[in-house]
Amino acid sequence: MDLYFSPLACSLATRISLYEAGTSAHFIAVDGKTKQTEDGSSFLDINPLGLVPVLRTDEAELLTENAAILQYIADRYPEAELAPRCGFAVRELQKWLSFIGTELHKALFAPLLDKTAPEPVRAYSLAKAPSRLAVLERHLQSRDYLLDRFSVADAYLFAVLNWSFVTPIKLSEWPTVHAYYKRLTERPSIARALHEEAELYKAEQAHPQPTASPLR
Ligand SMILES: N[C@@H](CCC(=O)N[C@@H](CS)C(=O)NCC(=O)O)C(=O)O
Repeated sequence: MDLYFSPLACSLATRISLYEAGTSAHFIAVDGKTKQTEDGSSFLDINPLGLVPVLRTDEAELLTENAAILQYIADRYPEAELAPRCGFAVRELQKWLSFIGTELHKALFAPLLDKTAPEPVRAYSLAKAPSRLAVLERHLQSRDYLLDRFSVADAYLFAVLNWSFVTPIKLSEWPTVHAYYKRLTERPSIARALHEEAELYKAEQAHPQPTASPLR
């Protein structure tokens, strides 16, 4: 299995999920600016949108979109119990993956991470922070994870919340969400994935890319 990723981008969620399942992948770094993979080939031939993550399965199928990839990993390694398998809980997982992907990732964080976004766009997005984070604050007050146990949705939420530190969003203003984030950093799969990608991110920052952020 191949995972096209950029350090600390949303593809981190797939790495975390693979580690949760006790497995790994062939990780292929994508340069956010040149859209080239580490062997110099064009990532746009893999995903014309130039977005990570992309998963190539062992059957050589290409899969894009966080929500689809994360559910694929959960199905591929059912013993890891990274997603509910029946009942309303399946819809709840899909609800959270959708919420994270749209309300948090794209509507809130993507413009804040995009150095080319005009200031009014950033302000428009930032204004969405209180309502979106309040949903999480309320939900997590009575539970440790988004669902009854750790799931791929927590992996995705962690990857997104981790960006708050390079945005004007102060996670500490949502103490329950902040405590959830801090708790997750102690999970072995997350600690490992975060450490590995933070090292790669630091190396990338040593050669800044003025026109594109690898995160959003
Ligand atoms: N809808 C896509 C969004 C993926 C996405 O936005 N990926 C970001 C990294 S977090 C990216 O590759 N950004 C590079 C760019 O915008 O050029 C998904 O859910 O997989």
